[in-house]
Amino acid sequence: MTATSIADRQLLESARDRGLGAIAEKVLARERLSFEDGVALYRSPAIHVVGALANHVRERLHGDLAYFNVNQHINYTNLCNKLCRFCAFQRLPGQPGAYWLKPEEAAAKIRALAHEPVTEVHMVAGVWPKIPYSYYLELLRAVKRERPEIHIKAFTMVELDQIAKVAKKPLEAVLPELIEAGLGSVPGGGAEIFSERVRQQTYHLKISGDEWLATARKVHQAGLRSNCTMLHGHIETVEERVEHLDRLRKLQDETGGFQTYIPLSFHPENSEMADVPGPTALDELREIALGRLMLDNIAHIKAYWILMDVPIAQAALSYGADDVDGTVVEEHIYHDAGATTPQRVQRAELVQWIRDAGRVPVERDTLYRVVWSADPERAPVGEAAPVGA
Ligand code: V47
Repeated sequence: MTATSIADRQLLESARDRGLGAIAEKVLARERLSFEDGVALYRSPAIHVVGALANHVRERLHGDLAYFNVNQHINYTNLCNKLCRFCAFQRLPGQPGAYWLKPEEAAAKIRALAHEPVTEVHMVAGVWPKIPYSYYLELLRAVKRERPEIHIKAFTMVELDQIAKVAKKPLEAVLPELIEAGLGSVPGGGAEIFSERVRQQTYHLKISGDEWLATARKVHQAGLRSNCTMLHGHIETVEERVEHLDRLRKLQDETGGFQTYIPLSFHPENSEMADVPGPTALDELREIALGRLMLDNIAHIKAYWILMDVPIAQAALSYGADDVDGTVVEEHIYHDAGATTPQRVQRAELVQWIRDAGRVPVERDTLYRVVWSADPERAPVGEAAPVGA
């Protein structure tokens, strides 16, 4: 038993009172939680005890620090042939609102923010087989020409699978060419829920969970870091969520390539699944907590404010999250699905939101090097973000 401090003993007591004593003991002893533990944490009515356990791990790893970055999103096309039932962003050619940006148009969006301290561009889009391989290389080069120091985090595992198909080469051969053109890391999208049952019912044209994980493995083997996600709050079961987290954890044991896990809350509006209510605020907080507790080998948990709403993202900083994403600028995927958050925020506002949540803001770059710090002693500028044991 490792509950040495008064706070640890209190945490253990309240967990025991709510039937979570054995799990709390494991958390305090830094032991890995099992599949059954994950199910019990999802099913427990004691959401705030679950949150307190996750917060314990969050503070052990990151203390009071909370990360953000100054970033920009470019969704380069909404043309997509995957027809996912949860998605409100996709269009077919000729449909109202369909678009596909030329590389120069993407570069113009980068130029428009040249006066702002943007360190990252996050570029993802639909999957459209008529887009030639040369386009993806040109897109990366055009962005880099415009702002050479910017970090390009681009192309989900689903897009990378398509890029390799259109390049008619194995992904192992394509990745070095994308890196040479400017790709710096890979975002976490497109994983949805790995469950084959859910995939058959809602996104059967998309790559399977096995394929998503195999692609992530290749990305990590090519030396790129990536993020990972889980789309929750639609038709998935608790067991399917725990299985998803377990599969991410297993790949991370193997490659160590995931930097950050982001639970994505389903937004039903304007999608074919508009009748599904989507997650509540408490569901979102629990999802953050489960991510922190189950993914013991992934350093960061992100509360993506754009889709959670600012007050919930602020609360999430005490339920396991240590990151809130960034300033964003021009987000389409969630706003097409009814998100009512602003499409961008000023850096100073983001800093204030974090302070108001009782945390210490630290600006990071995509690879978690400290850009600016409200606590330069604990998180010195220019160094890697500190991660506790
Ligand atoms: O892949 C699409 C999801 C993802 C909806 O890596 C939806 O830092 C909810 O992955 N409701 C794209 N979710 C966004 C994404 C992401 C976001 C922020 C940061 C990072 C990162 C990655 O959004 C898609 C899909 O899983 N999605 N439609 C919807 N209606």
